Amino acid sequence: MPAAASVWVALGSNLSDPRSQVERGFEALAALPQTRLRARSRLYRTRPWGVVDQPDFVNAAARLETTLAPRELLDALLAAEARAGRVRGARNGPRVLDLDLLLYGDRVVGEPGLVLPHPRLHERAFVLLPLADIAADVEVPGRGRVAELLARVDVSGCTVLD
Ligand code: PH2
Ligand code: MG
Ligand code: MG
Repeated sequence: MPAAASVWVALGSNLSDPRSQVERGFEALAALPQTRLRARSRLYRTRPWGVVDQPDFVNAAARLETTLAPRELLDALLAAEARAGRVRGARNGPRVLDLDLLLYGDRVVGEPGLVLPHPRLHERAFVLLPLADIAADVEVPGRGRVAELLARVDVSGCTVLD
């Protein structure tokens, strides 16, 4: 059995009671095979990025330890999205649950459908803000520490949910 890897996942939802979708997303992560949910960020309400004419999102981040390989984990995340009722629509459009693989240890991967680190994580406040709750000192390969990346983005559209 290989050593468990530390992995960070972004959660997002802006349909069908986004807050409970994200809570159920954490439960789905905790239930993945060969995987433990080790940390969860706070929940944030965030202004939509990309397609602006859609409801606000709830975003969060999680740290997992897993012995699933990156591709196995990605497939498990996509299956969990589908179980949550996600129907794939427009790029950057509204979604019931989005589970994005951000970092898999310090692995750098560029394969169809699987790019690590996540190619846009360093420019998105709605990813960096929750990620900094649980990974401020983590180095994003090729980009810098999470806290440094967060200092460079505009967080004005994001607020903590209590
Ligand atoms: N996800 C997108 C597109 N735009 N905007 C916010 N605020 N939060 C998201 O999670 C998000 C988005 C595509 O995955
Ligand atoms: Mg996604
Ligand atoms: Mg996404």
